[in-house]
Amino acid sequence: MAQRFFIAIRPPGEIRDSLIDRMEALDGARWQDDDQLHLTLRFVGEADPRQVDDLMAALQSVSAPPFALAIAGVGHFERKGVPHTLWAGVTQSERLAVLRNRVERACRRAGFPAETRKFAPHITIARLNRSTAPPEEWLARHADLASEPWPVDSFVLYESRLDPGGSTYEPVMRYRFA
Ligand code: 2AM
Repeated sequence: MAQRFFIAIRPPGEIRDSLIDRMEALDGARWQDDDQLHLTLRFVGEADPRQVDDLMAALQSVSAPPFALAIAGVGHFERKGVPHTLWAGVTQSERLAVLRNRVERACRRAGFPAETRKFAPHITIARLNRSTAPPEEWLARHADLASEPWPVDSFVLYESRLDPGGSTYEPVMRYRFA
């Protein structure tokens, strides 16, 4: 079976700890493990080994200026009016957009179809079951979430495995782009 991949920025330990600090008893929330915390630059989806080789070669040549990112606020995604994800946001960054565009171009060079969805940078911190308790109260209480900026000069190719207990994200390769 083909494996699934994505490309992401991995925040450092102290940033991940500050997100983990906001994980509290909330009906219907499945909080992400430390290993699962990342900001996706590009979801790649299924790829066979030859495609992964091409992708890795293309990612090797991505270069972009380094930048700083900081956590800024929280939010949620919903489908048909039902919330399914809680996330932490990051500060607006033109350089993040530049990096994302270069990663996108690398994916296309490797033969993957263009990403048509708008880039919405976020770090998922919880998946929500069809919860009886809407997350408004949690969102309001953590609206002030913020961190010191951290320097970003690398991204990671991850393999995503769907296990019965949820998704496992395995780092395959780290790329320094700056
Ligand atoms: P999410 O956290 O908002 O769900 C691995 O699944 C990573 O790729 C997650 O960060 C996920 O975003 C992201 N992703 C983007 N598009 C996806 C898709 N179509 N299917 C699964 N994950 C996707």
